[in-house]
Amino acid sequence: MISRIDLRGGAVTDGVFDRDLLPRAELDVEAALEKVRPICEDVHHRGTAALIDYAEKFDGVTIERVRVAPEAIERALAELDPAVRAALEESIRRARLVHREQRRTDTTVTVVPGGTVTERWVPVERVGLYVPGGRAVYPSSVVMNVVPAQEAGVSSLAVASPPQAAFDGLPHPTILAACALLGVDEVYAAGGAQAIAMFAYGTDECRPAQLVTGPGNIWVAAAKRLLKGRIGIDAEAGPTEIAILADDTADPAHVAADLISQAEHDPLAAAVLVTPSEALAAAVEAELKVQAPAARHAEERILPALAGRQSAIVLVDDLDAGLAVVDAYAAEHLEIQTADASAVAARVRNAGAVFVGPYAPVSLGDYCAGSNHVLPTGGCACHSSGLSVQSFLRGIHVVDYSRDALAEVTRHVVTLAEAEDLPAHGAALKARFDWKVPQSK
Ligand code: HSO
Ligand code: ZN
Repeated sequence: MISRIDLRGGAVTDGVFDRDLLPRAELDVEAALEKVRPICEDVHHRGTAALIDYAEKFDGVTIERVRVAPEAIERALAELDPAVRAALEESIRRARLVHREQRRTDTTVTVVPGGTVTERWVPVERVGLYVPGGRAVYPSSVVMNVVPAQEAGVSSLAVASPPQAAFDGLPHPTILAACALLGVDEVYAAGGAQAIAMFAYGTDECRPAQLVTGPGNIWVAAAKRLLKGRIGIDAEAGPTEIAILADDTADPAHVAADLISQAEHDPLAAAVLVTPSEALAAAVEAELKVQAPAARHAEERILPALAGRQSAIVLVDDLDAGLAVVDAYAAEHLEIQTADASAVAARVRNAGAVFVGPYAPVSLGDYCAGSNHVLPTGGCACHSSGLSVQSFLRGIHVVDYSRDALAEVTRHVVTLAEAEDLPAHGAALKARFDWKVPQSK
């Protein structure tokens, strides 16, 4: 089932990020672009009428309006299983604790007497959040997107999720209930590329948003790529990844369970164990053989994910080489299950999130650690972070100089402007001080 990759005997170069060291699943978003372009154009021009047509065509439902009525959202909350409600509330509570601390305060630097630069953090005014509704119905992702946006101070937040034939053309009721718990009352029954276009261009029902976040399938990723620039986006989420760096102190049953937990998402999900221990590698293989076929989603997702070229057990010479491998791979999720796990974790440079020791499995982070589960995939952890309050803020530099402070630096600005052959730049300063401005010929 899961393959082995042997990187022993000096195959690992320390400290160098090598995106191609381990294989990854590939999604051809470029190819999807041409398919989503006409859909986005159609939503741009026909608005709600186009969205209603696509609900019929792609979701097999007839709807009269795209905006979900408030009563439907309230009803979903009233009918929510009390245990699910309590769990979501705990998830929200913990996420708020963590994200509240991420808020930034404005900073003012006095560069020279009378000359200051302030960095003012301003939330994006309106955000559209996409929530998938096909294979994945993840109310937890509603929490992970909405909480940081709210803690950042975003004043207008709308959610879109595909209309479901099983629920009278409404989005999945658990999604609606999660929105209600979070105080989001603006929800649209729209899915795929058309939902992203709705947020980008707006319709008679939905005001355009400046930023669109949230996971989605390849059509959603393609629409985000197409409309990026007109709207801001978080990231194009790829298939999920778990890497585990472990030694003989790790429990093979737990390591196998954690690999399976993320393989459960998608046949393209990556589950990678990196270890210097032959004994652990063999024991985890044995555990996978027992645990994986017995799991509920074995056939459609877990077994293909483990057997895929993107998943592997990687043998390395020692933990230092293991660290170099996981750094080069830059996994979305990285578990450290070694002796002195905190010290090893402190040396990690590239990962979306790090889970330390035997009692911090990725599933904890998916739901209730307080951390965010929207994380960079596909090696993007070497340059990007997961979703946070920061994702919803812009830092505006406010420049405030007095006459004296400007006078003092004018000769440097004029010199640099001349060096770049942009004399009008320098003239804009000189004009303020009665310096000789060249006359027109
Ligand atoms: N592991 C997924 C998030 C998720 N897991 C949602 C369960 N529900 C990507 O980080
Ligand atoms: Zn997960």
